[in-house]
Amino acid sequence: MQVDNTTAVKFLERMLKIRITEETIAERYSKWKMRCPTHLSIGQEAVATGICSALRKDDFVLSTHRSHAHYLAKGGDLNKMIAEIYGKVTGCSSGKGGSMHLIDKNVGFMGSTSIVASTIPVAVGLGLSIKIHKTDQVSCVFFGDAGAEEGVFFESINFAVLKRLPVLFVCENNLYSVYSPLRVRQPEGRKIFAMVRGLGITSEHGDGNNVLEVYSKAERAIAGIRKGNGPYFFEFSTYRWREHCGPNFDNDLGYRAEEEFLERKEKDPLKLLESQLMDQGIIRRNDIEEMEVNIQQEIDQAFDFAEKSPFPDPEEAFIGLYRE
Ligand SMILES: Cc1ncc(C[n+]2csc(CCOP(=O)(O)OP(=O)(O)O)c2C)c(N)n1
Ligand SMILES: [Mg+2]
Repeated sequence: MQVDNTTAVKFLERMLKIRITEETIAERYSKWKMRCPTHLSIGQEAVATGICSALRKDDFVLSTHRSHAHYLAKGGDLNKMIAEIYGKVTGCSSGKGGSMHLIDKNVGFMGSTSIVASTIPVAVGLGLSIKIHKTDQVSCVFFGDAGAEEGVFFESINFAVLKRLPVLFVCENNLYSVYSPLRVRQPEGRKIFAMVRGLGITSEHGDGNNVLEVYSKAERAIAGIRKGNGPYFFEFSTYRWREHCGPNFDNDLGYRAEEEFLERKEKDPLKLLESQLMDQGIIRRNDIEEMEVNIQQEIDQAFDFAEKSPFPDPEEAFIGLYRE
């Protein structure tokens, strides 16, 4: 085990919280209380957990349309996240953003947006601000494999390399952009992490299902960034289990094979960590079940909080989001 037992158990707890939260969202989505489009990251919890556990609270994180895991892993408030998905005034974006537009400066979560790759330059801008203010913070941005196909992706990495900015780029390669597999979008055999080395950034690939691996790689990279070594790039292999947008499974659409889905689902990051911990006698099945019950209670309370919260005043529609 690359981390102490308590830390490893904490990782399990975080991943379970993300998984059960999203499963509860999926279960209740059809009740029409959550009206915003919702992209679930069930199956991708290990990358968010491993990276954010290696970051400090005052480090910055930016994310995409698929942002729940990143928000929760960075220490975001569950009540505020569910309330935001409900469009309530108590949400982290005051009910004006919904699932794809989470922001919570209290925990360094600087925003997520639905425009593919659009938060990458924002992370680089924050990296520049860190350099100007001479602190040892890190600016980290999560994006998908399709983010690496946007022009601004290359411009941003170039600038971060040129100015040696403290930016951590994290590409979660789940093989798909909506219904388009990588093979129809990028030349055969291309490795994103290898491609970006041409821009002069240090980069590495890792198993996005193995939270212990993600964490230990992240810890090393982040220590280097803090020392002033400049930006760092990760590509982690992962897989989204549910449909691109929404609570259902969509393998019946035919854009990916059921066999591929089942094979990838076998590599469940949660099951992997559970068996790593149980094999070493660090935790028992009963303890995990107890943990799940407690987490579900916390989630139920967050849904209650969201249900009971008011909607924002229509007068406030375009103001207030960024007010201190
Ligand atoms: C600039 C831009 N182009 C297209 C879209 C439509 N779109 C929304 S999500 C998405 C797929 C993104 O795939 P990826 O970045 O790999 O993230 P994933 O959904 O797999 O997590 C696309 C093309 C968009 N939102 N923004
Ligand atoms: Mg993708």
